[in-house]
Amino acid sequence: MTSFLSDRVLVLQGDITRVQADAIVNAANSTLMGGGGVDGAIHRAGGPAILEACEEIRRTIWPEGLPPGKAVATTAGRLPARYVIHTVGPIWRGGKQGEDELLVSAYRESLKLAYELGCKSIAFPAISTGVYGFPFERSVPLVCSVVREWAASFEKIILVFFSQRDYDLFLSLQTFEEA
Ligand code: AR6
Repeated sequence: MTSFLSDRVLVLQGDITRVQADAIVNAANSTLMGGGGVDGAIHRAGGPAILEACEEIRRTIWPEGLPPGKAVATTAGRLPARYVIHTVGPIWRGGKQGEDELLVSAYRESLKLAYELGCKSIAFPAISTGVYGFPFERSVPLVCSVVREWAASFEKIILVFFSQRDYDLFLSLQTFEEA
């Protein structure tokens, strides 16, 4: 574990479903009906209450699905959190289709929603860098800049990397501290 910005930002390697935070962010897809990767892990660990809440959101707020770059909150079910914030990152299409802006928006909308819900801590996985194919190295400065924007509004913003490789890469490329 490594910390930045006066300990307001924690970077760690591990499973986000084991992290205690007021809000856990899910890298979902537009259907909100679950999937693989971190989405599958969150639904499995949190239990069926999360899917029930997602179905309700589809019926009421987003009948055609949650667009990329937006975020919604549900119960966290059995997870050690108050909320799961579901956001949809961009699918990588070569980098000129607004992918950077959508990735930043997914983080920013999640932070904004958590803040509005009174959360003091929030944990993120590496949105879009798995199945959706966003190059991990390119995501790092984007994530650092949006996290820096919001750092003063939270006690802890936790960035959770599932693989040791991503954790090491993030630390070597982060822009919280200038080299
Ligand atoms: N804790 C933390 N990070 C994890 C965990 C975990 N338990 N499991 C995987 N990761 P991905 P995406 C990392 O593919 O690229 C789903 O099917 C993983 O190693 O989960 O946004 C959705 O339903 C990677 O670094 O999300 C969508 O269809 C990161 O989480 C689609 O995948 C994100 O990988 C979304 O794709």
